[in-house]
Formats: sequence, structure tokens, C-alpha cells
Amino acid sequence: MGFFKNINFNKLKGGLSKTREKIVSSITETISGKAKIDEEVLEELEETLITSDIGMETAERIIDATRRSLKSEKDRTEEKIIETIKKELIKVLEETHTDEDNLEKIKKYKPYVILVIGVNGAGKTTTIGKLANNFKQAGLKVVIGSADTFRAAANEQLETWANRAGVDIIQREHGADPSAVAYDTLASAKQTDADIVIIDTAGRLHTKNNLMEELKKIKRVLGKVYDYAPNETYLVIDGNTGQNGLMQAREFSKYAALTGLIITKLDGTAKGGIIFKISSEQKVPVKYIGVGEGIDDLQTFEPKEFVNALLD
Ligand SMILES: Nc1nc2c(ncn2[C@@H]2O[C@H](COP(=O)(O)OP(=O)(O)OP(=O)(O)O)[C@@H](O)[C@H]2O)c(=O)[nH]1
Ligand SMILES: [Mg+2]
Repeated sequence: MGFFKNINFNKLKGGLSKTREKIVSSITETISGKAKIDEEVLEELEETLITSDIGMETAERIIDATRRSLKSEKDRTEEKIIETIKKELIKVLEETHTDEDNLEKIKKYKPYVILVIGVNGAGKTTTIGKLANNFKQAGLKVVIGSADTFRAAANEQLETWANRAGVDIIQREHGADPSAVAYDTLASAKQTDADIVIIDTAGRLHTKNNLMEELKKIKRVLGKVYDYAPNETYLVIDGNTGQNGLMQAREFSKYAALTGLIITKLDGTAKGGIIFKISSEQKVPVKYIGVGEGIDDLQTFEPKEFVNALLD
């Protein structure tokens, strides 16, 4: 479904500029100007990689692969090393990668139900606006449920996004039971024959037990209306949070089986390398990435495109 993928290479490249600067400059500083790429340089490179956010495991993989690829003298060039690093980074991401919500998959369900969760301010509501827009553009009938009844301005914010995307929204008064909103949204989707439901939730700290239990309840209610629901549970992580994002993924997955990660705000951070660490440790695929605040700034995550944009 080519038209369904939202990838704009230049925008992606632009969005990743800070992370690229950090990772690429540290790599080139290590290897450029070296008369010979020997074991000493490789060890230096490994240290450099470990201190970037990609994680120890991935750094070791890259060095092993580089060592293997550098058998002949003529291979010991900077370009060759960058190429090996690229290949290995793509491999890491592809191990967990699964296709994004493609139309074929979505159309098997009516409605296809997506639950969006994450800590405060991660970018859930904004991402839902962008997602709704993508689905609408692909010709799907979308309804959003405002199950963030906690924050006073939440309804209004989500409504603004629903209007921008031109999709329906279901909400209740501030303080209402979030699972009741989830229920209403599915009921409305049924009535209006919607293709896809996206449920927004209040930001919650993964350390707050009662709030995490509330997530379980929302999931239970969704499953009562449609036994397959939710089809997707997406955890939204702010790219700026670096290592803490990993903690969030660990903790949230204890309460709700995650089917995908959405990493936001990559346009404003140098810590985008965390994507490699989270993918390799969590075994949960990254599905989308946010590279700006606009409605078009959510991109489908493709390992190859991502790594090429990062190391271009
Ligand atoms: N630069 C940039 N900003 C983003 C991105 N995604 C979200 N934001 C901004 O992050 C801020 C928080 O976004 P929200 O969507 O309100 O986050 P939330 O997770 O719904 O927040 P709570 O509901 O309060 O938990 C807003 O100012 C967004 O514009 C992104 O990809 N890039
Ligand atoms: Mg929100």
C-alpha cells in the first residue's frame, strides 16, 4: 500500500539532524585521519558507540561485524566502516520490525481499534491527530475517543486535532470514567460503521500503580465490546527522554501488552539513537516516529530509510 506510507526522506533527514550530528561526528572523529584502521581504532570506536545512545549490545554487534568485514587491507577505509555500521544498524531494527498498520490488515476488522498510552506530555494527543489524518487521507472512516478525562483541557485539545484531521470525536465530561468513554467510542463506531477507532488516554507515570490498573480496565472494556480489541496498543515515548524511555517501555509492558512504539520529538533531540537500544532490548517494533508538531509530521518507521537518513 504505497500511498499509505508516510515517508518523506528529506523531512526525515532534517528531523534527525541533531542525532546525526552526534552519532556521525563521533564516529568520524574516531576513524578519520587514522593511518590504519587497526584493533586499537576499533576499540576506540566501540567506546564511542557505547557512549552514544544506541546501547552496549548494538555497539558490540557493530564492532564484531566491522572486524569481520575488515579482512583485507583494501577494506579498511572510512566508507567501508560506515557502510558496515549502517548494515548492522538496519539489521538490529529489522529484527523486531513488522509492517505498519497497512490497509489490508485494518480492513479485516471493523472497527480496527488502536489504544494509545504513555507518560505525561509524551506526545500522545498530537500523534493521534496526525495518525487520524493519515488514516483519513487513506480513505478510512476514523473516530477518536477522548479517554483522557483527567486533564481539564484534554477534550478541547483533542477536538482541535479531530477538526484538523476532519474526523469524528467522542468525549464525556471532565472527570468521567475513561473506560466509559472507550465504551462509548466503540458503540459510536459500530453505529456509524467506522473503520478505525483511536483511543487517547491521560498521561500517567509508569510508577503510579492505580493509574496503570486503570489502563487494564480500559483494555478490558474494549475487549468486552469486540473480543479482538484492541488490535494495537501503542506506547508513545518522547525521544528526548533517552534512557528513561527504555524504563517506560519496560514498565508499561507489564500492564499492557505493547504491539508497537511511537517515538516523538526526534526533530528536537540528539538522543534519537535510543531507538536502536529500545528495539533491541524490548523486542517491540517502532511503528511511527514524530519529526515535528504539524499534522504531516508523523512518519511511518522503516529501518532502512531511518538508518540511511541518519547516516547519510
Ligand atoms: N517538535 C515536536 N513536538 C512534538 C512532537 N509530538 C508532540 N510534540 C509536542 O509535545 C507537546 C506535548 O504533546 P501532547 O500531544 O499534548 O502530549 P500528550 O502525551 O498527549 O500529553 P498529556 O496528555 O498531557 O499526557 C506538545 O507541545 C506537542 O506539540 C514531535 O514529533 N515533534
Ligand atoms: Mg494528551
